[in-house]
Amino acid sequence: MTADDLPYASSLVFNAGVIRYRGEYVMVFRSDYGTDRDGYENRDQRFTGTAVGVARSKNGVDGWRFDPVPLIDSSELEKDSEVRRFYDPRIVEIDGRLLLCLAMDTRHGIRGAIGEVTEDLRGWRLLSASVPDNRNIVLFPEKIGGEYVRLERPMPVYSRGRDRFDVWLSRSPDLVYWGRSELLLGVEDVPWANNKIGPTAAPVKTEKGWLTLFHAVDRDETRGKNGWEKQWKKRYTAGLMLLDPEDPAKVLSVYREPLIAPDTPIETDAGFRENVIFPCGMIAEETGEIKIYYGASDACVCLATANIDDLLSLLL
Ligand code: BMA
Repeated sequence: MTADDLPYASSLVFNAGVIRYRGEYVMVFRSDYGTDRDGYENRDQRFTGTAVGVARSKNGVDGWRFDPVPLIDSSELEKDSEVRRFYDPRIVEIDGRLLLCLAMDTRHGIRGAIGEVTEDLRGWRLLSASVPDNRNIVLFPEKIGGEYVRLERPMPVYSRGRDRFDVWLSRSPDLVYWGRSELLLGVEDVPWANNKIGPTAAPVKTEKGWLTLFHAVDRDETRGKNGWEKQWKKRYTAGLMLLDPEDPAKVLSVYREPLIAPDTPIETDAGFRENVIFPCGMIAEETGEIKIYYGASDACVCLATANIDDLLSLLL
């Protein structure tokens, strides 16, 4: 899916959460708009807004139908509003409630937000937002031990060093009050990541545990211009781990290599920031197929598929 597919103005469509909902697949995606490559590179134009849009499909692969207007649009916020934009949506359905996790840029830092969406996906309300700086909040798709559980990625710049960030886990009785926070996975536990890691898509429940993706970033000072920006030194890959079925704060296994690394032209040679794989959605089909929806190069939405037993065999 690219910006050209949308019924409203968009420059880049990426980082999409997907669930099966009422007989179809519902996707929530990020859309940045307001400039193009030429404007960005040669005329110092920047994006004027970010929206979260909704699309639906019968099979989760093609035939996506777009809602006519975005669910959330930064242009609708007051000019001097504390919140500047919402982005990188993930979606789950828990006990019949549609819950959206969002990154929320504010004038006082980046916050991780959780909202509840109406059944028709045309409206939403904010339930809670973390203190800054925190993003990549991802809810487990069901309560565990009677509590809501989320993954998150605080950004401890002073104590860990700039961009040396880890994945944390917190619990809540009501989606509003979050606590009992624990470190889940440190960046040093991911052999190929020399920069930061973060949560990606809602974990999938299997008999062996929670199949869980994360994103991992390596930085290489020799990388120069990649994509629209003057310099882009990072590479984003998707990693895979297995968490204990009863206590997801226990990591059972981490696959030692990237599960998805940028290697096709759409991931390495095209897009806003090249070499970015950023999954926000994962679905387990009854056939054993796993669908992974990821943003490629901050420019389009891609779908990768795998067999669940193959993925588990990497971890057991
Ligand atoms: C992260 C987020 C993502 C983005 C990624 C790569 O920090 O901003 O939205 O996909 O960087 O640019």
